[in-house]
Amino acid sequence: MSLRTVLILVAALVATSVSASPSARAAAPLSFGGVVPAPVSATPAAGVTYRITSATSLYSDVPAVGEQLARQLRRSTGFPVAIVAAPPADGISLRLGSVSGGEEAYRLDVTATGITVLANGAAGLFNGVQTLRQLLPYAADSASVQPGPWPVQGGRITDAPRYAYRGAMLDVARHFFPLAAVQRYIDQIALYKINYLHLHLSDDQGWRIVVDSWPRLATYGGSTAVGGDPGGYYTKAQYQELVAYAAARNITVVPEIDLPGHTNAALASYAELNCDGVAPPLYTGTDVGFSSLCTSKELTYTFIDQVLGELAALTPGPYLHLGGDEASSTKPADYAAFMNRAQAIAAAHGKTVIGWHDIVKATPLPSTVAQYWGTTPDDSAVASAGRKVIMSPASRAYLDMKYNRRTPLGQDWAGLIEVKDAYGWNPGTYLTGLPAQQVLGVEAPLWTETIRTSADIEYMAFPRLPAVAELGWSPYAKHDWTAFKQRLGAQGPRWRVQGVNYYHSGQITWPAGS
Ligand code: TNX
Repeated sequence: MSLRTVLILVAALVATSVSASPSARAAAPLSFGGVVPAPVSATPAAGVTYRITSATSLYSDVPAVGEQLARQLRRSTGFPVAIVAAPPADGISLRLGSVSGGEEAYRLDVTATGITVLANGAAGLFNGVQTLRQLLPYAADSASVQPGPWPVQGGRITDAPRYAYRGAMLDVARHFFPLAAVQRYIDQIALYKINYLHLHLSDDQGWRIVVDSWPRLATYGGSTAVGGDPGGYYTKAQYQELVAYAAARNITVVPEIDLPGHTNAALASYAELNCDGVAPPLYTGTDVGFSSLCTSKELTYTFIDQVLGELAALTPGPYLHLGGDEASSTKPADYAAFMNRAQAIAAAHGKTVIGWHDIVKATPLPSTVAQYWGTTPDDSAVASAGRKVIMSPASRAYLDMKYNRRTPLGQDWAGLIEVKDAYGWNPGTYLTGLPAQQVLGVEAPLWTETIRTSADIEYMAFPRLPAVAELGWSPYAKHDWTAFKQRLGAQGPRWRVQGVNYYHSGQITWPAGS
């Protein structure tokens, strides 16, 4: 082989490895098709590209949303991305104006000279920015300066959600997750336009929020977790910090105090809450259905009035979740009477009740929302209750179910849930006999009996959470597994640069760099 041939071969090898490197692939704009959840309509403009450069500046009618975007772009591009006082001739403009589709709707236009997001309010602008992030090379989501370039495919996206409620639940009771871990999860789910974070704040294994009138709930009831792992609780200031952090990302916190079962941590903290006046020991196992508040004691209602009152005062969002599931140690008649009083107490504190769907065995208030967690599409009591329903069928939407038999974390009582199963259902028609207009939305709950770290959360939530997010956001006419697989795969490199410990499902073709 001549020296010349060797040189040509080396050059060819270098060229191949360069074209496969993340920065080289990032040079081609990502197509409009890459966005999760799929937008209502996306029309690329052939041959049109906008490039973020050192000359790009940013204007926003809602300063906080503009600053968030500018901060991220500065971190990854290293450009100044100056905030300017009027829409720039070359740059990004986040504008308020009339678009159809409500508070969360937006329109995104990318031309050769700039990017404009138009929305009716801050929520829509935030959503438009999440879409823009996915149109940018994934390195734009990096925490450190990357080489670029930063092209964005030209065209127009118009978008609005299918459902008003698109939730994720984190069980911070079975295992406690410090503020930083919850904030990390908020950042990750906000990219997929999740707009509610349901926090399961109390259970048999731990009570996670300070209640001033019952201080031992947190200090004693919060001291344990499953398997003897460290406990913990949020101070009121921390909880409020979390609520504000979420709100800045268009996410409303829904706090849950699970009643009247799942209450061992409370019963252990205060002997007087028990019918026999004897406090049980703290509990670190994973059984369910063994504990109940004493429904015949008046003190029980003083207790929930004070607990719910303090929590309502800390919670700007409209909902209080009262649990109500698996109360198998409470007699059916006692359960119904108790849940009816608990609903009235929550309503007196100005909140709308959400309950696990078991609440239809009581008399749900007209405003009460039932969260369906069954494993089959058949539950006539829920379907005919005439109430709004959040769809979280355990066999589809439960993020704590294993993907397959080899998944090291999670449970399998509701089945094994691969990505295709998590995606392959329609929240509007799933529950037999439920009128479509009663579906308020979807939620993907993550129970944490086996989940202990952020890496564990991420492994179970990604990539299934984005699948449920798309079911909640995108029109069902866009539902298409083959196209979704591609769009989901395109998230892999983004998760990698963000350090998200996602599950590399064999059902997805992950691009190089994932
Ligand atoms: C059932 S689903 C529960 C939770 C468990 C979960 C584990 C529901 C409303 N209750 O208490 O953590 O299964 O998958």
